[in-house]
Amino acid sequence: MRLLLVVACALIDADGRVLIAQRPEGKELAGLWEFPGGKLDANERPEQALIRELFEELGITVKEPCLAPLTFASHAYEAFHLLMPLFVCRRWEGFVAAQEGQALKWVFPKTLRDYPMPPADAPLIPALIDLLG
Ligand code: 9L3
Ligand code: MG
Repeated sequence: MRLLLVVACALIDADGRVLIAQRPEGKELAGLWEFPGGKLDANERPEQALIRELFEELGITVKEPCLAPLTFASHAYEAFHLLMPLFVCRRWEGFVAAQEGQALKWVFPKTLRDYPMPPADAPLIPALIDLLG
């Protein structure tokens, strides 16, 4: 099965809430809430891809040392096996603002279960609860 590498980020604010974004209509998994991120372009390292995606999707600038790896998601869909490192980030420049019309929410990790997530993202919740309470 084809392996698809995607990177995602839990942005963490000063109160210990994390950012989730709703996948827009017309995209696969539309309506589900995910940790922002996306696919690696050719020749990108995961951190570079994530810095690019966070700028494209949220308009923020992240410096590479501010990205810390937390865990991996792994989920086999029909068409591909998705492997997705999750980074956490507490420092960035600029203001988080949806650049692609997507809804955004800051939520405490314990309430993440109230938001329907893609099958790759939901298993990441316990690691965030362990980290942030
Ligand atoms: N995906 C799942 N959870 C996430 C992200 C960022 C992406 N947190 C899945 C959805 C798609 C694939 O990865 O099946 C590629 O994502 P995109 O490029 O459509 O955002
Ligand atoms: Mg994306």
